[in-house]
Amino acid sequence: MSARITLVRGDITRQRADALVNAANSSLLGGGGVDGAIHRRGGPDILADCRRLRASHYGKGLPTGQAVATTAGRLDAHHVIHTVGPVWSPTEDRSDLLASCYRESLRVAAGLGARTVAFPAISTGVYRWPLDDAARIAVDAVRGALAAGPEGAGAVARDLDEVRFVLFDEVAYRAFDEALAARG
Ligand code: AR6
Repeated sequence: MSARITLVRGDITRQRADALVNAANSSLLGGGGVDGAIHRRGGPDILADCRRLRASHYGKGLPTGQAVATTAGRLDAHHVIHTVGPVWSPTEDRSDLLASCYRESLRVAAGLGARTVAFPAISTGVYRWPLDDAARIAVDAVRGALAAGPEGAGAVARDLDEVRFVLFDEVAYRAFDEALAARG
């Protein structure tokens, strides 16, 4: 059975899920927006894990489009999955990097045995990606990952129960609602 895709309006740091996805930057050392909120509410254990990642596998930082997990600290989740969205560019098509954030986060989540995963609208804040376009890319990427065949992302489709988009305001909620409706 394929996972449900759900939408809620709210603050991702108030959500309960097996994995909460953070719209991080490649330093993994915190920032504003979702990133700031996750570290503030989740407490110092998340940053400690991030520093360990920087000292080991990710000496140069986490590349755009990739994802990596840490503890969720005091958040109501088992894991935070950090992913780095692309900065919006009017001259270069970076859509596949944005789609990759969703695909890779789901792959990491499935590898950890997560059944519920909550995403913010990656790249639509500080990174300035237009909401309607970001919503279409996000919905298509998640749909694609959930529908993928037996190899690769197939594990995602098997193991997940719910992929939740957590939208901070009404405008973002509407953009995702329309993107979902447009894809039946
Ligand atoms: N819960 C859910 N959504 C939120 C929350 C929240 N608590 N706070 C903001 N949003 P952003 P980006 C929405 O800027 O564009 C950071 O400094 C927000 O309205 O958090 O990927 C990082 O360190 C917007 O729609 O992420 C990076 O440097 C969406 O979440 C950079 O920002 C994403 O906004 C990443 O920029």
